[in-house]
Amino acid sequence: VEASIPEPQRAAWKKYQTRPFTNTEQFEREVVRHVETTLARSMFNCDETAAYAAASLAFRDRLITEWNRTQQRQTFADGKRVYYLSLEFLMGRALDNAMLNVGLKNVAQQGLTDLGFRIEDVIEQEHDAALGNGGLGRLAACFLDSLASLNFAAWGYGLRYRYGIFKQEIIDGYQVEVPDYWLDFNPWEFPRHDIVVDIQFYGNVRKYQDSQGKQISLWDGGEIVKAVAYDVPIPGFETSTTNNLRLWSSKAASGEFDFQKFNSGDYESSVADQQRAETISAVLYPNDNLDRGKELRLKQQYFWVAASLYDIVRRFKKSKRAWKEFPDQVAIQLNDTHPTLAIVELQRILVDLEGLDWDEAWAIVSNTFGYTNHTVLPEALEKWSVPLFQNLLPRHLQIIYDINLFFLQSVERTFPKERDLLARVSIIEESSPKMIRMAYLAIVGSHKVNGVAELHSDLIKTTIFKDFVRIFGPDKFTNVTNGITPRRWLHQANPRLSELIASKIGGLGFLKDLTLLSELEKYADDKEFKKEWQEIKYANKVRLARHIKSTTGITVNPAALFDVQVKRMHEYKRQQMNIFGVIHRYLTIKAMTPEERKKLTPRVSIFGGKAAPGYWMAKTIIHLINNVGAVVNNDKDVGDLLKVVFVEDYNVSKAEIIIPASDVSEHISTAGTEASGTSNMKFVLNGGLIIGTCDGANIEITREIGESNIFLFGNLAEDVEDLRHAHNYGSYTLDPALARVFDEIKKGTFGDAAAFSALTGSIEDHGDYYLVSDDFHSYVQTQALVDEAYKNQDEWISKSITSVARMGFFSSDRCINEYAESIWNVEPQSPEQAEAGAGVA
Ligand code: H53
Repeated sequence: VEASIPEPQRAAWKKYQTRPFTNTEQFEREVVRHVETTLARSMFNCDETAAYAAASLAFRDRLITEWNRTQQRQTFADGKRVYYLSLEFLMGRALDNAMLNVGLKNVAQQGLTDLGFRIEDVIEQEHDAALGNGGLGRLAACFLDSLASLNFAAWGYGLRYRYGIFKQEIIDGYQVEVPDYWLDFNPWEFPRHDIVVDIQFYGNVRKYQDSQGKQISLWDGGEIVKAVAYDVPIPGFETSTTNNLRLWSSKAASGEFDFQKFNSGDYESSVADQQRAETISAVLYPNDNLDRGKELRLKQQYFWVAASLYDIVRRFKKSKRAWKEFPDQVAIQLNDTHPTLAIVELQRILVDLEGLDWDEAWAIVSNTFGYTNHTVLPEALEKWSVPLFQNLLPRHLQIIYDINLFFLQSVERTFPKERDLLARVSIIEESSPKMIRMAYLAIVGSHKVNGVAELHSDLIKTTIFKDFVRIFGPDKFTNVTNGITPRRWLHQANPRLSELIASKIGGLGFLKDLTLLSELEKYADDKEFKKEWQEIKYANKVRLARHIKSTTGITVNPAALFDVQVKRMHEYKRQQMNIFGVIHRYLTIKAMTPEERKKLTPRVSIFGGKAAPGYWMAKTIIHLINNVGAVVNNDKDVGDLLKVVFVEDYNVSKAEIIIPASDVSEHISTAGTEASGTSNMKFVLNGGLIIGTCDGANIEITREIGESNIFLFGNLAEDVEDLRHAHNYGSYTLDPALARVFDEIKKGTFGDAAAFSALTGSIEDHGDYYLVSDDFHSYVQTQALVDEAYKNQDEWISKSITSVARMGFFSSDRCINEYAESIWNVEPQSPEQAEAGAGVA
C-alpha cells in the first residue's frame, strides 16, 4: 500500500503522524486544546458539560487514530470479515468504556482532577446512546465489544435513529413517553458524507430478453432516498483493534429541498420530500418482542439492508475475487429476522445487477448468511403483508416467490405426498392478505440457524421450526448461549468489586478470560475477603439508595434486602406476579403482631422498565406497581419492612447503578417464553443471587453455579401446554393467596379498581395464559426461603462469591468465539502480528 507513495512524502506523513496521548500531561494538553479551540471556551466557562465534551474529543481522537490503523490492517490482510446486521445497538455511554478499554482511565482521572473536575461527574454528563429496546439490542452492543476485544475483523451495521428509545417519565403513576433526542452533541460518530448510497423504493419491474435470449428483470421508477454513513469507533479492551459500527441516516435524494417547487411558490411540498426521506431513520420502533407490520418499519429494514449490502459488496469487489469466493470473504449474521431482506437483496444484486445464474447466486447467498432467532413468542415473529411488499419492493417480492418455489419443489422431491408439509413450511402464508413469514425466509436463506440458550434452541427445533429440522437436517440448527461483556458489566459498573477480585486472583486477566474467575472459589469462606465483599455490596446499595432518594423522594434502608426486577415490561416476564407477591407480603405484614414483624427480613422491591407505548397491559402493570408503592411506602405499620420503588427510565447507565446493588433479582418468565435473558448473567456476575423459573439461560446458570446457589421455582416448560389446555377446557380455580390479593385490589386499596380489572381478568377469567396463578404458590414460598437465607449473611456471601467464581461461561467472548468457529468460520487477527507482516508503522 505504502509503496505507491513517494519516499519524501511518506517521510513527511510519518513525521507528523498523530501520536495518541499516553500520559496525564498529554491528556491535559488535549483537553485544554479542545476546550479552547473546538469548543471555543476557556478556563472561566468550562463547566462539566464542556469538560465531558473535551475529554470525549480527546479520547475520540485517540480512537480514530487506532480505527484508521485497524482498517488499513484489515484491508491489507484481506481476510474474511464478519458483518453483524442489527436494527438495534443499545450502546449506553461511550466515554467511560473508551477510557477503560484503552487502559487510560487513571490518566484521565488524574488529568481531570488537575483541571478541577471529578471524573464521575464528567462521565455522568453523557447521554446514553439508546438505539435499542432491550435484550436484543444490548446483546448486539456486547458482541461489538467482544469482536473488537478478540481482534476479529468485524463491522456492525445499523440505523442512525434521530430518536432512540423514548424517555420514560412516571406521572401520577402512569408511564408517559418523552422523545429522546440524543444527537445534540455526539462526539462518538463520524459523518461520512462521501459514503452515500441511493436506495430505491416503489416503482415497477420490467422484464425483457437480452441479446442472448436471457430473461432480465429491471426494477425502475419509484423513489430514491439517500443513505449517508455515520461511523462509530468500537475500541477493543487492551488491544489496539478498533472496529467500526456503521449507522445509516436517511436524506432526500434531491438535496435540501426541491428548488423548482420552491420557486414556483409551493413551499410546503418542496420540503415534504425531504421530510419524508428523513422520516425513515427518524425513530426507533419502541416494541420489544412484538411485531406491528407498519410500512415505515419495512422501509427502515430495506433502507438499512440495501445500504449495508451495497457497502459490503463494494468492499468485496475491490479485492477482484471471483463471486464464488464471496462466502469465504464475507459472513453476515442476521440479528433476528429484521434484516432478512438482506438475503433477497443479495440475490437481486447477483442475478439482476451482476448477471449470475440463479443457482450460482443462490449458492453464494445461502452460504453467506447465518440467522439468530431470539424468540418463540408468536406475536414477535415477523410477517409482512404481500400487498405491502408488492407496492414497496416489487422486485423483491418476485424473488421471494422464486425462492419459495424452488424451496417447495425441493421439499416435494424429498417428501412427496406430504401436501400439508408444503403448506406448513411455505414462506408465503395463504391467509388474506397473504403474508411473508420472515423467519422461514431467514432459515431457507441461511447456512446456520441458532437459538440463544440451550432450552430455547431445543424449543425452536421441536416447536416453531420442527418441519425445517426434518427438511434441512438437525446440523443446520445450533445453539449459542448468550453472553455479556465483563468489561462493561463488571469492571465498569462495579469497579471496586473488579479490583477486589483482581487483588486476589493475580490481576485483571479475568476481564479477557472470564473462566479465570474460578480462582475466586477458594475465598468463598475467607473471613477477611467476605467482609470486603459485603462492604462493596453495601456501598453499591448506598449509591442506589441515593439515586432512589434523589429521583423518587423515597427513603430506603440500604441494610434491607434489595429485590430487583428491571427489564422491559411484558406479561410473559411476569412483573405482575412480582407485584402481586408484594401485595401478598403487605397483607401478611398488616396481619402480623409487632413481635412477629420483628422477625421479618426488611425488603425493598425495586422495579424498572419501559412498556411499549401501545401495550396497555404492560402499562397497567406499571400503574399498579406505582399505586402499590404509594400505599405501602406511606403505611406506618409497615415502616422499613417493605418499600416499593419504581425507577423511572430504566436504561443502560441506570442498569450500571442498579445491577451491582442487588441482593436478589427476579427472572421469573413463564417457562419456555424467555429465549435467554442476559440481565440474569449480569446480576450474578455482580454477586447478586437470583430467583427464577426454569427458563432461558437460568437453566445454564443453575448448571454452572449449582442448584444450592439459586432460588428456582415454578412449572416446567414441558408442562405449560397441558396447563394452558386445562385452564381453557377444565375447571379453573385461582390460587387462594392470589385470590386474596385480587380481593384487595378490587376493594380499591390501590386506587380505582376498574383500572386493574383487565389485568386481574386476564388471569381469573381469560385463561391465565402466562400461568401466574399456577406458579404463585411456589413463588411466594420461594420468596420466604429467600427471606430466611438472607438472615444468614455468612452463608449468603459464600453463595455470592461461589456464584461469581462459576460465571466464566457467560462472557460474550466465549459466545463470539463459538459463532466464529461454528458459524462464521473466521479467525482473529492480532494487530501485532498483522503489523509485523504488513509493515504498517
Ligand atoms: O433477546 C435477548 C434474549 C431475550 C429476548 C430478547 C429479544 C428482544 O429483546 C427483542 C426481540 C426478540 O425477538 C427477542 O427476549 O430473552 O436474551 C437476546 O437474545
